[in-house]
Amino acid sequence: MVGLRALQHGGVVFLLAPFIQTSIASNVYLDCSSARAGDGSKWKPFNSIEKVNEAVLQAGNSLYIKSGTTCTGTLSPQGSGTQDKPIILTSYGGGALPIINGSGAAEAVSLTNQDYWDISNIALINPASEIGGRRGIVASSTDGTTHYGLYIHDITVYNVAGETNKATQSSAFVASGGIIVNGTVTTSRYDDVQIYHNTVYDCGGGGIKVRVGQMDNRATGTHVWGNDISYVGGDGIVVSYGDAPIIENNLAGFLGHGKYPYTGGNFAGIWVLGCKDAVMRRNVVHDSLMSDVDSEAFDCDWGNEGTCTVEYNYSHDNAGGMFLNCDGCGTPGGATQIVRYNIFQNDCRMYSNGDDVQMEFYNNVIYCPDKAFEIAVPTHANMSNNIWVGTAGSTLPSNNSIEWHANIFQTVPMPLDTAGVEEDPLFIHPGTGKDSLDSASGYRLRSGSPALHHGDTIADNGGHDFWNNKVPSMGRPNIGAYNGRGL
Ligand SMILES: *[C@@H]1O[C@H](CO)[C@@H](O)[C@H](O)[C@H]1NC(C)=O
Ligand SMILES: *[C@@H]1O[C@H](CO)[C@@H](O)[C@H](O)[C@H]1NC(C)=O
Ligand SMILES: *[C@@H]1O[C@H](CO)[C@@H](O)[C@H](O)[C@H]1NC(C)=O
Ligand SMILES: *[C@@H]1O[C@H](CO)[C@@H](O)[C@H](O)[C@H]1NC(C)=O
Ligand SMILES: CC(=O)N[C@H]1CO[C@H](CO)[C@@H](O)[C@@H]1O
Repeated sequence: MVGLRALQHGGVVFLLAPFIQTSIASNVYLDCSSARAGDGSKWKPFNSIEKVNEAVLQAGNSLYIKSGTTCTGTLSPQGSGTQDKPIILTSYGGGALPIINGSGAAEAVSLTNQDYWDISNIALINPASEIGGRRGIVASSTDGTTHYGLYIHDITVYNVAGETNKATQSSAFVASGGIIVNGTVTTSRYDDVQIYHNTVYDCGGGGIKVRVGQMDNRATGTHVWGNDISYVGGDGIVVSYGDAPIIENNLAGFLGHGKYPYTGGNFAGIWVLGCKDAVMRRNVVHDSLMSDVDSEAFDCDWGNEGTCTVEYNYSHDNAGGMFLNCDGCGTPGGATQIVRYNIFQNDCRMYSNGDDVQMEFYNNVIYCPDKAFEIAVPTHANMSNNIWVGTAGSTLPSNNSIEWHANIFQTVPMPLDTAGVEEDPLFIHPGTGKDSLDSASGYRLRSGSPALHHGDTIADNGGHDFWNNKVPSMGRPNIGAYNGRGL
């Protein structure tokens, strides 16, 4: 902190002024409803964001914002924590989350080249009379080094007037959304980024966009989980340039809709770009609006290397369908795309751009009883142990290089030269999925199902199914996403 500093000592308060930067721990309090300017102490909190922005917090300090109050402006607190002693930004006093109103600035909260911040229990809004490149919170790494430790959790971000047109305002769109991490500048990186249990809605441009490094400088420890994203005018979650990032247990619904709806270009539900060994699992994506050509639930975009895995997810009613291979949409990375144990209800489309990848598409359920399939896969695709429920008039791709093994087809004709069966798979309650993972339980199998023990054995099969039943590496598994006994 700068300026006057109150040092409490055995109940007696000494005032030391002026005071140079020291390592004495000092928490900072902000109550924007207070009439007095204060000194940042609990008893005399600061009453403006400007005052807080002048303070340099130290490792182990906390920055507390009074519950139930609203502050206007951009909070750009200074200082870095350490792994053992992060700086904590949270609320105090109990009650409604305090609101930081960016009031049309670029963002409501920003951190630049800072380490180990733990941010929770605040609400961010950023309304404006006109949309533009705008976000709730941005954390950037720009100084060419690696920064560490960004934990953003249990915050609510809404009403952010971000850019909604990626076709005409691409860079502003990319920089718009609820929660943004920006490790864009050459050799700058952000390791150990964890974004979880946040609620994000009504944000132009999208929900959570995490860019942690570059293609030749991928960041480690990116983990995005348990977030609830809805009604954002673009991408649900995007992670770029991570080494083994994990995106799991998120809910992303009504994408493209909301207070700042999509107006042009493309977006998708949950996707990764330029990553190595990315995993997207146990997410739900639903009810996306159609964009120019995308709006799929999941996307392995360009520049991914190693494997790009989409597993144990459930999606329904996305206008662009279930999956996008976009390896050819930029610098190809050639990752093997593994899509397994997912349930896709009324998500009847796959789009493919880029043939440098191998696709392993197995043990999925694709349920489309009233909508035609529109399936394009990479040239080298292995489609095994899936259940396809379709319409009589629709077709599935057949090509010498696409392998079809042990799929079940209901109503939709099986592709030419395919080893599979046309039969009713006997799901227990198909078509009853709502907006949660739990609600997909109708895609388990009845006893007598032709899917039971009729799948092909798959090497490195992940070890368990959608419901956590074991899938042994030997013997014939079930077809579809359920490997338990018939019910
Ligand atoms: C946020 O700021 C905008 C613009 O200054 C204002 O119109 C709006 O009422 C504020 N909202 C809240 C909740 O303070
Ligand atoms: C990310 O950083 C780049 C380079 O500094 C900048 O051009 C861009 O606007 C930043 N985006 C955001 C969302 O801050
Ligand atoms: C098979 O794949 C090749 C290479 O992608 C493509 O040119 C051709 O049109 C495909 N044929 C069919 C029948 O889909
Ligand atoms: C495709 O998957 C089947 C298992 O269903 C396996 O036998 C086959 O070897 C795979 N093909 C390739 C090219 O990996
Ligand atoms: C693999 C996995 O974690 N699957 C989960 C999918 O969702 C169901 C329903 O919520 C869970 O029971 C599974 O554990």
